[in-house]
Amino acid sequence: MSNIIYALENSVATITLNRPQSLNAFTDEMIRETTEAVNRAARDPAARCIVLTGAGRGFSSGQDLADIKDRGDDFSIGNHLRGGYHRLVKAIMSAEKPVIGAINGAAAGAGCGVALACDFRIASEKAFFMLAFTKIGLIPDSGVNWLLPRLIGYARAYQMALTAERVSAQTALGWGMVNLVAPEDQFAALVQQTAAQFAQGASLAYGLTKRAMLRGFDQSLEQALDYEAELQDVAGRSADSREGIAAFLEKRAARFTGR
Ligand code: T3D
Repeated sequence: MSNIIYALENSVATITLNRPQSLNAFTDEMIRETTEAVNRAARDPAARCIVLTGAGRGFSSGQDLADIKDRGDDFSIGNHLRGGYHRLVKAIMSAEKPVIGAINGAAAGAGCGVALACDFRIASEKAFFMLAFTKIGLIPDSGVNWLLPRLIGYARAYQMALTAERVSAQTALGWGMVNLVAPEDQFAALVQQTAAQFAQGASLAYGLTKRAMLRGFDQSLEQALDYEAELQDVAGRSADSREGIAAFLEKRAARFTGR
């Protein structure tokens, strides 16, 4: 993997986008490597939380624009999206464990889409989000049209697309686009502390909750109630559930194993 760094430590898999010279712009190879890394972490029971972040001063500036300048007239961006970014977004959203987007800097274009696909965003105070697409005559992609209005409502989402202006970490926090914001010098510690907390939690329940909530977007209330009852049967029979109840009754901290 030449465009990303993968590290597994203390049950946390950290994937670092590593093309800092272009603020981690995505080439085809980097999209593929990132997708493979997310799938690897999703499959690995030793990884109970995934952190996705960027090296240098950017999270990701989206599609590498230098990489696309030689595309011919018959090039299909649609097929490029289907074979690349769609797989990455779906890998993140179908990973049944919490994925933290550690937004260290600019998250623009598809980089913003990838950030939005994460479950929990922690932004450095110097980070910003930008739907850069319309600046180059494109529409938002990489799941942005589905994800962003659900997070912040249509009015603000469309505003971001219309203006393509930078939305600061603080504004994003107020809009509900990020969960936490930290000053730059406290950012890494906050990401590490949050990831450790999630990695020691009831991982099976976290995964099933993600599945139920995301599925709920496409379900009626009746279907959602049925589905959560089905998943609660699974969670209710887990070792973590037994341990959680025992720990409560014995007035001690629970020791979850993720099973
Ligand atoms: O085709 C398909 O597959 C469809 C998919 C489309 C998905 C998309 O992502 S479309 C949107 C693509 N992204 C953009 O349009 C954003 C372009 N970048 C920017 O607007 C700015 O770089 C930022 C606002 C993100 C940050 O600005 P700033 O001033 O902090 O940094 P900078 O000086 O512009 O960039 C630093 C370097 O990174 C610079 O290189 P240099 O001059 O130091 O050699 C710049 O050219 C390079 N860079 C930044 N973004 C990209 C990039 N190089 C290639 N591709 C980029 N996207």
